Amino acid sequence: MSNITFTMIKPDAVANGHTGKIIDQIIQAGFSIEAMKYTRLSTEMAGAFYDIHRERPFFNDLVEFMTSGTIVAAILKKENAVADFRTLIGATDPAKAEAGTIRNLFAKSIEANAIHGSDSDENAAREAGFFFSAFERF
Ligand code: 3AN
Repeated sequence: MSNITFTMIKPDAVANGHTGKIIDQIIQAGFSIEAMKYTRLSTEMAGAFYDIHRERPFFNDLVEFMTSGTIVAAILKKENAVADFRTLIGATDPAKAEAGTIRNLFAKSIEANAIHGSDSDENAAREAGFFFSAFERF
């Protein structure tokens, strides 16, 4: 089992001023930050990141949304990071996310759902490498 996961605070949450509260909630839950950056995805980068969803009906809207504003990308470290972080952020659809989860508190819709969390150790490693070089990880 790996001990890292990858997250993005999405454009909706950054634009709505929730970045600080979300980072605080992540740290309070026991994650430490291995890398973090404030950045914006190009259409090409967003398409590559979400390549797995390329055939889904929501792909173009997802890319458009994810490129609509700045994001905060981070690698987080904790034992059982992937599963524990998915619990912390809640279900993809905020209407179904448990009370107190990040999506329950800050997300508006299934698309503008505040935050991303890797769904497997393999994807966590791929996504972390997509955003950060070895020199940016501490
Ligand atoms: P999660 O982010 O919870 O792992 P995925 O990997 O199924 O969810 O979907 C990736 C992203 O695609 C979601 N975070 C959400 O922004 C978007 N998405 C997923 N399902 C839908 C949908 N039915 N309609 C619109 N956007 C969706």
